[in-house]
Amino acid sequence: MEAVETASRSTSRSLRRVGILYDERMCRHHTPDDEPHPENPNRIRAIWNKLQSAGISQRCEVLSAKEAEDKYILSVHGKSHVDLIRNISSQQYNSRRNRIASKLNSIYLNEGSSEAAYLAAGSVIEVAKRVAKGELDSAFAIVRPPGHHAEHDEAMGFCLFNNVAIATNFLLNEKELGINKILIVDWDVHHGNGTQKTFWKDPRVLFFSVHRHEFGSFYPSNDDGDYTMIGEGPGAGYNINVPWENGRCGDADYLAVWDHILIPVAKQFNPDMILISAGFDAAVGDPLGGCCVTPYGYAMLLRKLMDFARGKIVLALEGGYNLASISNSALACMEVLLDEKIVTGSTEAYPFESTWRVIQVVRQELKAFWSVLADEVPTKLISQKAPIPVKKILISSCDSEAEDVEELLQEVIRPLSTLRVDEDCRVLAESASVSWRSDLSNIDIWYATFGSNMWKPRFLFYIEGGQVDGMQKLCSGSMDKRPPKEILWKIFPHRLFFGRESTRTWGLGGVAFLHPESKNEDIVHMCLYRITLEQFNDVLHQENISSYDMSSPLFDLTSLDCVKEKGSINLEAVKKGWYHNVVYLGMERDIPILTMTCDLSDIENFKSGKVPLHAPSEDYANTLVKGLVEGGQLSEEEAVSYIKEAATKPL
Ligand code: X5A
Ligand code: ZN
Repeated sequence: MEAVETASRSTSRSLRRVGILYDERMCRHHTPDDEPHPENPNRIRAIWNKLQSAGISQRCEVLSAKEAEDKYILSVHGKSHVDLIRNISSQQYNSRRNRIASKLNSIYLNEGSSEAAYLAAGSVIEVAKRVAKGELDSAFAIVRPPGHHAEHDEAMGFCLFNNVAIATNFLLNEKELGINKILIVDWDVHHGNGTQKTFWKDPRVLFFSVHRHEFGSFYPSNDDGDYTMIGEGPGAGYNINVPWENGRCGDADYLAVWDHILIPVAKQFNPDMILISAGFDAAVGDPLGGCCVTPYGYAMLLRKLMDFARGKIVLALEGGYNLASISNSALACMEVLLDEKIVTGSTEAYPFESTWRVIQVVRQELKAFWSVLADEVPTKLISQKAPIPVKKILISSCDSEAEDVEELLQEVIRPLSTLRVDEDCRVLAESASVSWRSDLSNIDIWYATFGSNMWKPRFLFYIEGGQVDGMQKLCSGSMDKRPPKEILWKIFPHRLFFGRESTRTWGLGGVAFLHPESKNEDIVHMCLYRITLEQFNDVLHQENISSYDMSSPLFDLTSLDCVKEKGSINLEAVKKGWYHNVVYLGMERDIPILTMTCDLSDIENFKSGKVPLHAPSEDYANTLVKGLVEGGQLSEEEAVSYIKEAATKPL
């Protein structure tokens, strides 16, 4: 039978039956006025077009989308959430839709959202069912909106329904499919918080997520994605998180995690089927992810999973926001599913030191549940961490001996974990980064501070790096760790105020902002640090908790000219940060004075209440008081009332 059927298939078809699902109706979910947004319809169009022009879809079984039935969605989501998503696109919601979306975290909604959400969930069910039945060997569902952030009662992070979780429950509940154990691999650059919660206590589902975490500061910005989150009750040990400590992770880092965590555990778990939350936002070139997995890397990751569950694998698209990157990555994955190209070999790069550290803590945390993780990772392997691109560096410090350069890098540059040898993306980024740094390291500026940075020990963490006592944050520091050359206090006619509800660093309570416009009756005390323009860039980066890769400066010499001319400049690359506006406050001994704060549109939002004004927490206020007192500016009493006034006077 089997042979006859294979022979009768057209010769251009693959010997492997691979399903591919695309449906234009999922493009009808977009921002209300079609404003630009990374999660837009062109994402799935781009992938589909690429697979067609590469002749891939022609070798697959093309399926069209089907809406999910409520009863399946209800296995993951609450009734009120399902009711909301079912009805949100109907006319009766026209006047409320935008308001509802704005109350959710990173969600937009329009007339096409309902249908797209039902189609995305239904499509993953559809392909999963066919793979489970053996009608297909494997499949890729090119769906949107994505799903892995969606929780029981909450749409978030561009996700409405949790497509992969819904399909997983479908498979487990349809007993005659014989699927009793499912491995979910979530390689989207963000943590799959919704999926994790769905199967938290469920030992039938092994949920594995590798994601940027950065100690809880990367989206979704909490501790759910920590390696300590291993599941509970009967599900203990069946939830595995691999949280990156930094961006820029690439093929070598992912492959190390596969080889030393995922693959051994998958062997021991022996799944009946594998579902991949296949976001491609860890791909090189992604504007949100800041990682550099290549199409070849994705192919390797997928190839290694094909040895399990008799190759029964379903990929469901999650994130991924660079159209070229996601198309090329998806194409590489399809070639693996079709099994027509052999992918072997290894990358030349080594994993980060932090990658080995994370691998070790994850293995430690889970070894009680998975005996294959019990052995120590050989030190010989661990010592293979990203070597330094000596040749590139020699260009900028030509008379040094190679060893000196190496030493210099270990001490000064390595802590930022940015230097790696690799193909295209990394080396290029780094050599560029080396040259802007040396250019800006000769230019001094005064960095004028008005918040917690007025307390010198706190500010020094932005230069030296490390963890401030009582602060929930690890600072990466600046590459150039020289202390400020001079410290000076000055008064400026600007308004100090406190806003926003809470911060990771300080917990509940507002933080300091400076009104970017001056006004004669206002007074602010500022502590000025004379640092280099290079250091100022590293401070800007840290103050805005940005994922910007620093291969070029945030604020360069042109920006400096521009800010002197215009008074302030908004930094596009960190526009989501709270201190993205650089304000020029004049000159002091021929050196420009710069500060960073919110911009005028933020001031409007503070005034209207859209963003709350908020008194500072005690800890935070105390830090400011300490700064003012130790800096010799005010007595403690004066400092306390200065802060109090700034915190209570209306804007
Ligand atoms: C599916 C996905 C990302 C949400 C980021 C929100 N979501 N800032 O990649
Ligand atoms: Zn993502």
